[in-house]
Amino acid sequence: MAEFDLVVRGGTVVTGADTVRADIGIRGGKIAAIADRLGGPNEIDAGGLLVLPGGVDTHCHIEQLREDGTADEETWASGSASCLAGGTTSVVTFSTQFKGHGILEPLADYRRRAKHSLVDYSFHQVITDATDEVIFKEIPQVVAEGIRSLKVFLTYDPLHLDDRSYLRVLAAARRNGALVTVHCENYEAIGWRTEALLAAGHTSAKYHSWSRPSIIEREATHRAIALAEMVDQPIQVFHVSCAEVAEEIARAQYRGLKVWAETCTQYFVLTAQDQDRPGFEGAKYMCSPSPRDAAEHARMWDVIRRGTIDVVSSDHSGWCYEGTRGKRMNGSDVSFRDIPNGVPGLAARLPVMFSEGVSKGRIDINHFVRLTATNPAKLFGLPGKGSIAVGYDADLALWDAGKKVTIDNATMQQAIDYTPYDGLDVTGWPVATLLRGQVAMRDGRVQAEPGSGRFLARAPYDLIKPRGVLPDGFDASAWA
Ligand code: DUC
Ligand code: ZN
Ligand code: ZN
Repeated sequence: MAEFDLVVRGGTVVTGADTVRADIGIRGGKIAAIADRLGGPNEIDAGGLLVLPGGVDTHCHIEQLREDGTADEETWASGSASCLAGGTTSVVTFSTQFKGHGILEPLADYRRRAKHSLVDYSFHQVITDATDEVIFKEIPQVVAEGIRSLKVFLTYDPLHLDDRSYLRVLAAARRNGALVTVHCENYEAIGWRTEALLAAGHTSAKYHSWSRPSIIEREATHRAIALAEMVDQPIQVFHVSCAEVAEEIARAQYRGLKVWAETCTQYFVLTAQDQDRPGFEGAKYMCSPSPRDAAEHARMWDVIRRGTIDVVSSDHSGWCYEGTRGKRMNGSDVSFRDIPNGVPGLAARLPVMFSEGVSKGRIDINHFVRLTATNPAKLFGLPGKGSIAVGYDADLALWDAGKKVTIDNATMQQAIDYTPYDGLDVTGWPVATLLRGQVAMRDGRVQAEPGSGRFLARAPYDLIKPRGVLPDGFDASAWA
C-alpha cells in the first residue's frame, strides 16, 4: 500500500510563520508528512507555486434564511463552489433569528440546507430577540451543538439589540463559553440622520454613506467594548471599516482585553464614491459599515501592519443586482434606506487581499496567511484548519503568485450576478484547491460534489475564556 494517498510536490509551503520548500504527503484527508523529496503513485505538481492553507472565511452570508421562509440567492452549492474557485475551504455563516421567534427552528432548517456545501462549514447564531427562553434555554442548547459564537447587531431594523439586550447576550455567552461577534453602528444616530437626509430630498444610493459616517461606527465600537469589558466577555468586532474604529480596538487590546478585530476585502478597494454611480448602479457598492474614501485604504494597511486587525473576511452577501429578490427587492426607484446592504466576495477575498497586500509589498505572505486562514481558524475554534502542519486537514490552495487576472463575474463562479470588483486587475490566483486531500478545484474548474463539505462542531477552547477580571468582583452574568 502506498505511504500517501497524494503528494503535493515541489511547492513552496507557506504558513503564518514560515516559508519553506517542501513536499506534503497526505493520508486519510490529513497532512501526514512535510519533508524534502516525498513521492508516491499520486502526485500533484506544485512546482513554481506557493502552497497555502485553504482560506477560512469566518464571516459570510450564504443561503441565509429570510423571514418569508425563503433564503438568499446564493445557495450553499453555488456559494461554496465560489469559495473553492477562490481558494477558500472553510466558512462560518449565519443561522438567523426572527424577532418574536426562537432560534431552534431556523437552525434546523439552515442545517438541512448546508448539507449541500462543497466546503467545510460552521455557523454563528444571530440573536435579535433576547427573550428569557432564548437566553436561558436555547442558547445553551445551540452552543452545546458546537455553534460557539453569537452574532449581534447594534443597528439595522429589525435586527438591532438595545444595550440591555446586548448585555444579556454577553452574559449568556460568558455562561456558555461562546464568543460574541458584534456589528457596531449606532442605531438611533443612523435613524436620525436618515430621516433628515430623506426630508432634505437626499435619497440616492450615495447618501447611504452619509447616513452612517465613521463616528457612528466608532461610538458603537467603543460602547460594545465597554459593555463587554464590564461583563468580562471576549468579543470580535466585525467589519472594521476605518482606522479611527481600529484605534478604539487597539486601546482595548492595550488594556489587555480580549477584543479582536475583523475587516473585509471591500475596505481596501471600494470607496463611498462608488455609491455615487449613475442610476441604480451605486446599489452594487452599498454595504454597512460603508466603505470610506480612498485615503482610508492606506490607513487600513497601517492598522493591519500594526497587528490591530486579526481577520480579513468577505462578508459575502447574497443580493443579485437584477431581478426582484436582491438589490431591487423594494423596487429600482427607492431611497438608499430601502436598498438591502451587502456585497458579494467569497472568491475575490484571497486574490484581492493577496494582490493588494502581498504583490504590492504592503504585507508579507505569512501575514496574509495569518489574516485569511490561521487567525480566523484559531479565533473561532477550528482545530486542524488554517495552517499546514502534520495532523492538520489537508486543506490547501496552490497559488500562482505571478498570475495576472482581471476580475469579472465569471471568475467569481457565484450565483450573484455581479461583482463589485469587476475590472480590478490582480496579481496572484489559486490554480488548485484541495479539501481534506481531495482536489476540489483545478484550473478554475470546481470538481467537488455538493455535500462533500462537513459541519464543523466547535468544542470549548481556551482563547475565548473570560479573563476573570470584573469591575468590582460581582459577576452579574451568574444572575441575569
Ligand atoms: N452588512 C452586514 O452587517 N451584513 C451583511 C451585509 C452588510 O453590508
Ligand atoms: Zn454586520
Ligand atoms: Zn455580515
